Amino acid sequence: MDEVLKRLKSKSKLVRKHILEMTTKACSGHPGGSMSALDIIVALYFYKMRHDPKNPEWEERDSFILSKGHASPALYSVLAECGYFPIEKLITFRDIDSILEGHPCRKLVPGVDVSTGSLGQGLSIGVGMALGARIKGEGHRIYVMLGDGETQEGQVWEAAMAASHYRLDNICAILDRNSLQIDGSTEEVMGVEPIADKWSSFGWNVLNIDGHDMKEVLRALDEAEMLKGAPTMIVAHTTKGKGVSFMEGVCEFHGKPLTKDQLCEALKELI
Ligand SMILES: Cc1ncc(C[n+]2csc(CCOP(=O)(O)OP(=O)(O)O)c2C)c(N)n1
Repeated sequence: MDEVLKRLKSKSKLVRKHILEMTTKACSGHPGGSMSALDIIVALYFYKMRHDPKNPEWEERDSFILSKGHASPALYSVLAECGYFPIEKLITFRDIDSILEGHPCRKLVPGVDVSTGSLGQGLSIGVGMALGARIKGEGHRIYVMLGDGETQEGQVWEAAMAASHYRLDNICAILDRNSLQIDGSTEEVMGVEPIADKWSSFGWNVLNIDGHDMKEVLRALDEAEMLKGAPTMIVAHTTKGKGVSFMEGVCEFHGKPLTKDQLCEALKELI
């Protein structure tokens, strides 16, 4: 297990660098929420999910939906590191003719199962996919990552209700609980607490973890797979901008990349 953890942690560090380089080169994008989400995305693709980068449309694959689609730099970096497309493509992020648009597009990017970006919709799509898999007797699992600000969207709660009504234990949602949204703290803009109780009251199993502690992340993903009869929500307590001291918890880096000088400073911290 120590070897696995070591490998995942070093992958996370690499992905953090990709995120910062690609957003700075593009002069746009969302580094903060990509950095909070990425340890979990790394754990999903390099530890938990059944998938095959050589065959992105493999019918038995597990699926991941990045409902907070603006964190695309994290997803693209992980997909590239898995081998879905060349790592050199990352630097074309947000170029006019690039496959790597600001928000993930299923038609363009190998490995992206669902196009996202309009917040609030990913869990509903995941519920449909999970229900479809159950009806067809397929064993694959659906993972959906939501932002905490995103849960202010009413559609999220319709999906939450449906998932527990149908006892969809083949779906696991992960809440990137970084406590910040586009222009302030979630609790100032539109309080979401008590968030774990809300999901429990909607009939979900709820696991609370530190979303940057790889050991806890892996344990929660394993536990979620064992829990039967209801969907599982992993509330992952995270930090926006995690990994770079001057970005951590700073709202400004939600949708603003680092300058070239800041990038140099940041990369020194990620050696
Ligand atoms: C329906 C919709 N409304 C508004 C936006 C613009 N928007 C992009 S990111 C964001 C904030 C999301 O906050 P949160 O879900 O907490 O994301 P995180 O802080 O984890 O990046 C908003 C409002 C959007 N993408 N979709």
